[in-house]
Amino acid sequence: ATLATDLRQAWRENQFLIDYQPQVGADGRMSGVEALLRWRHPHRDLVAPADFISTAEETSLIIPIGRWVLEQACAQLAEWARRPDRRHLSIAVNVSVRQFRHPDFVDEVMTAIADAGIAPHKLKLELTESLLAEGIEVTVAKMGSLKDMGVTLSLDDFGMGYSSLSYLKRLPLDQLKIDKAFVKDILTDANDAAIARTIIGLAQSLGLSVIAEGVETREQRDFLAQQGCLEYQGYLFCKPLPIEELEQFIDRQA
Ligand code: G
Ligand code: G
Ligand code: MN
Ligand code: NA
Repeated sequence: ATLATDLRQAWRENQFLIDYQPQVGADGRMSGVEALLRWRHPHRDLVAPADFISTAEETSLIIPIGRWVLEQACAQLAEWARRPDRRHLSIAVNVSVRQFRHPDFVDEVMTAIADAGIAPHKLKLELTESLLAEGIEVTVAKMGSLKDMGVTLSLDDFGMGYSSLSYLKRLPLDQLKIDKAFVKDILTDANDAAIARTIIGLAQSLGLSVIAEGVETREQRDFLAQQGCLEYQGYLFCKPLPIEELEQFIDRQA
């Protein structure tokens, strides 16, 4: 069977899961999590999103799958909202270009938030720079609608794409996310260090928060902190976990 056929079956048979990876502030406290889609194929190891997201986009399956991830995230936020030790947590959801471009996307986000009855700012949407490749006016307008709703907007994989800086200042963003490609060798590669420093400076001058992903060592974290990046995600703190294990992680932190 082709990957597309397998994916359709996987969707019908509920083979998708969500792992959650903590995002941590300068004080080491969790501020939220990123929802990361997983495909539990019955006869294969866990299939990585990198190996199926593009097919999900091509087949449009990303539309129902993406909606499901949004609904799951909002339901989880509603559950956490009832618990004093968890109600500060946010959930970041990755949004693919195809999904964002769908005419119903803004309505779906609004419905998911309303149905779950959550505070909109607890939902963080991770958008990518590829949205800027075409249709900038529509992109700015849609982001504006999401922003007006109160949703938090983060630009994922920042630095990997072709963001024009003149577009960047027009986007109603809350956060830039430094791609793990720049964090990996930040201590040894002067260019990566310079890029990370530039992104942090850019975020500061645009009044945005900044988070680094792929933080694996204390030294990377300390370097980023020195440069003014005060939020982190990576194996140093916690790998992506199934919800039950994440709940245990949160309990151990408390
Ligand atoms: O966990 P990692 O291998 O887990 O994820 C790889 C990439 O897959 C992430 O950088 C992210 O861009 C993408 N991804 C993960 N979950 C989702 C999802 O729910 N929707 C979309 N569109 N992309 C996702
Ligand atoms: O959406 P996005 O690319 O930002 O998702 C983050 C990806 O990074 C996921 O695939 C996740 O599994 C992965 N990841 C999370 N923490 C680390 C880390 O510390 N090191 C590396 N190499 N990858 C990480
Ligand atoms: Mn992401
Ligand atoms: Na990323």
